[in-house]
Amino acid sequence: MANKGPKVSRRTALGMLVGGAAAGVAGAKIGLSTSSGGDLAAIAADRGLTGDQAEGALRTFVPGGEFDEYLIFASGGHSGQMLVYGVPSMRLLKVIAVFSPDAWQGYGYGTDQGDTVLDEGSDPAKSDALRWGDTHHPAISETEGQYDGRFLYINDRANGRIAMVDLRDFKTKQIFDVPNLQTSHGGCFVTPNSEYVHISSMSPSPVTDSGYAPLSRYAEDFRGFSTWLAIDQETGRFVKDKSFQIELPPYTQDLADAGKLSSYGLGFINSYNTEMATGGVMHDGQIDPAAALEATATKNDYDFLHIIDWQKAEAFVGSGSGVRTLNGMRVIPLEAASGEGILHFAPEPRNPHGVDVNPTGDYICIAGKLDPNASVYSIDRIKAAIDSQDYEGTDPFGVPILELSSVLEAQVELGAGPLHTQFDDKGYAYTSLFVDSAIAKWSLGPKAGHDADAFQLVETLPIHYNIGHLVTAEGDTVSPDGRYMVALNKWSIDRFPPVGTLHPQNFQLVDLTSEPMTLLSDTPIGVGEPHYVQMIRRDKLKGVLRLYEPGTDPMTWSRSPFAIAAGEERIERQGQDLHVYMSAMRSHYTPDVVEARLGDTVRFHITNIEQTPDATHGFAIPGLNIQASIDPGEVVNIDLTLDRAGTFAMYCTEFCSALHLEMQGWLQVAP
Ligand code: K7E
Ligand code: CUA
Ligand code: CA
Repeated sequence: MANKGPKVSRRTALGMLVGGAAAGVAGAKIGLSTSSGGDLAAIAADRGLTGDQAEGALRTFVPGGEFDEYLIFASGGHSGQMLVYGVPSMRLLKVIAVFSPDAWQGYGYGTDQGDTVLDEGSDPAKSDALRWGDTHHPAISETEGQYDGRFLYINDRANGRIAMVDLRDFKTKQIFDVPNLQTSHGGCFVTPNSEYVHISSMSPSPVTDSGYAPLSRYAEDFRGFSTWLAIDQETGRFVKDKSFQIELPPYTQDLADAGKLSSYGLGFINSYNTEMATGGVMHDGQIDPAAALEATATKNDYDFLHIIDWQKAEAFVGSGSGVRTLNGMRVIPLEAASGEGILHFAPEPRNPHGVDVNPTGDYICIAGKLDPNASVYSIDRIKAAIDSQDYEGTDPFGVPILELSSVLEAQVELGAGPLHTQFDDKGYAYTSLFVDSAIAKWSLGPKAGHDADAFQLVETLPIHYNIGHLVTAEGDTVSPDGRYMVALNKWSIDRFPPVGTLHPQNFQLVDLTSEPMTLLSDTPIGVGEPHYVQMIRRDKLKGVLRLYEPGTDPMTWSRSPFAIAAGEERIERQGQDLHVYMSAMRSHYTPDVVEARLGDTVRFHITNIEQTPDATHGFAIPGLNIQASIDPGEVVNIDLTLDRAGTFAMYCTEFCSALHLEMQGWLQVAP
């Protein structure tokens, strides 16, 4: 594919240092010597690095004690967790436990916090104890369209849930099982002032009383839902009573994005199965490949972009009339949504994937999997078409369909398998090409500062391999930084040494300040599978991060009723309940021996009375499957009903001091 834009290579003194790509390292003469007398050019030559490779290493290295400029929060896919990396170093800083237990963080092994969060998010009607999720799309809370770094939301694509991570301490504080969604994909995104977090269904749900409906009644009995979850601005928690859903046809809603600035107040959701295919390749023992969902769901030339006016929806639920309640959630029925101008459709090339709104809010960019084009819809055209009721008809459910030619601004041919789009500060868009294993850089239109060169492919960068999402610095805010882009690649094939049959996935860091774009580094991911990512300036978190005051319950950020200070340790028996008010500090627990009887419930209230940052203690009772992590100032509670006699060793799992191994104790359970 021809590259059209400027192709001036920016090879700096840094690249020259080691020879530059064209010259090769052998030609290098300018040196930068090291304290050991080494010469950087000679070192690069010795290691067989090209100038580009050496430049990539120098541009991304961040010395210990110095910090990365950006953080990325990456979904961990079906590991259920979230990954935090520094950019440009691409060093893994933390794996935040979200939907799956994590022993290091004491999440899901008997403590009040982790177990409460995991259990709250686990509907017993669905499963005994859900302990996994498939994280896809993280979203950082926003103020006026800018990341404010307070809270982070992420959906569980598998189980129709959403989690809130508190960025004051990087801990998951809530998992919400969204009513009426069995699986979810369209979200999360936050509206520009974090008024709502959006999450919509993927596979539609039967809306019958029993939860069962024959697939032959798919159109009648199955529905999708667009969910708008209200946020408590203090705690970041979801407020169910202020939230609502909009009933949608069973079209398999896919990705979604929030309008901003000129499109503020709107939300956009793709769909790919307006054919309402349900699969079913086997009939009477015969296999009919033509009945496969992938075949039937790609029959129509167009599916529907859903355009949702969430402010109108909010006013409608506020008025109260015509709103249904379904499984505890307020729902705007489909007829009302289409009749009240809350929901419109616009045709979009078949089976699209990503929908992404550019920073000015003017362009809604849809990438189409089966279509080599990015399709750009303009918000001015959409608003005008809605105002003049410029409809080409309605769908079978009565939803008005806007005239395609009236709302489509441009189509830009990018390459094979376009999926997701990100943006920079110069009016360019970057779209991942899954089939081509490449990223296409292209220009937006006049509203993004491109006139004569509007909607043109600028260049493509090969990626290794099969890219899914990509992210640019603050790339889905109203003011992206450009600078860096990370490609999230599904395959790595030959980029790393084989580590068994399941290969690492690959993050590739790209420099956006150069023309053409240059690849800086590869980073294998030890857990998978990553989908979307948020990249935020690290300094935005400085004012957000907090340490715990002595005796803090992190769930409330206030003093725990069970907090103690040094000297207040005690054991109190109340019938069968044995309350153990314990302190942890280097290198002992007080008390360190607890004598209980079979049938008692021991209630540990452990306060880490340290005030030194990073002086975390663990608390494990291996024989009883207990593991806590207690940060300085934190109080952790553990309730343990003793149904087995024994003398159980307790120990500190965090290597906290020279006498860490001595930080142990005993729980005696007398028969
Ligand atoms: Cu393309 Cu879930 Cu965002 Cu993965 S989805 S790639
Ligand atoms: Cu406390 Cu080891
Ligand atoms: Ca389709």
